[in-house]
Amino acid sequence: MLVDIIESKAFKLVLIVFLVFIALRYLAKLLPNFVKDAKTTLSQNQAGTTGNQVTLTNGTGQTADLNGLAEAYWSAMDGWGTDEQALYDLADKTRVPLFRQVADRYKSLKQEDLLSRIEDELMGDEFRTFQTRVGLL
Ligand SMILES: [Ca+2]
Repeated sequence: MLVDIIESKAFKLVLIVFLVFIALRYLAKLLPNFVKDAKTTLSQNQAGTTGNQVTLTNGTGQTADLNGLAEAYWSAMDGWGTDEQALYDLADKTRVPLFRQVADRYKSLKQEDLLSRIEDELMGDEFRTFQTRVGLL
């Protein structure tokens, strides 16, 4: 009886439809990140470099490498997944107001908003931790 049901065409059809449905749901979750990563890879090749070194406003006379920091943010988020620890380390290195300059440079290099991208890449708690460490909260 059970064997008859399992071997029936209708059952196999339902099973296939179910598996296709699961596969499509999985793909739909992955697709936005994949498209975004492809877009940033493309825009990286069009990047220009001007006025790279900026002097920090903390009175120490130290300089920061805006392109290097923007690229470091990009590397921490590029491709599958996210390097959360790298983002936290960068937050400590690029506290406001430097973060705003890095975000401006990131936008001109990658044609996307840095903070929005970070928000997309991190979970809610992680994003709040990032914002706190960078000095936005
Ligand atoms: Ca990613």
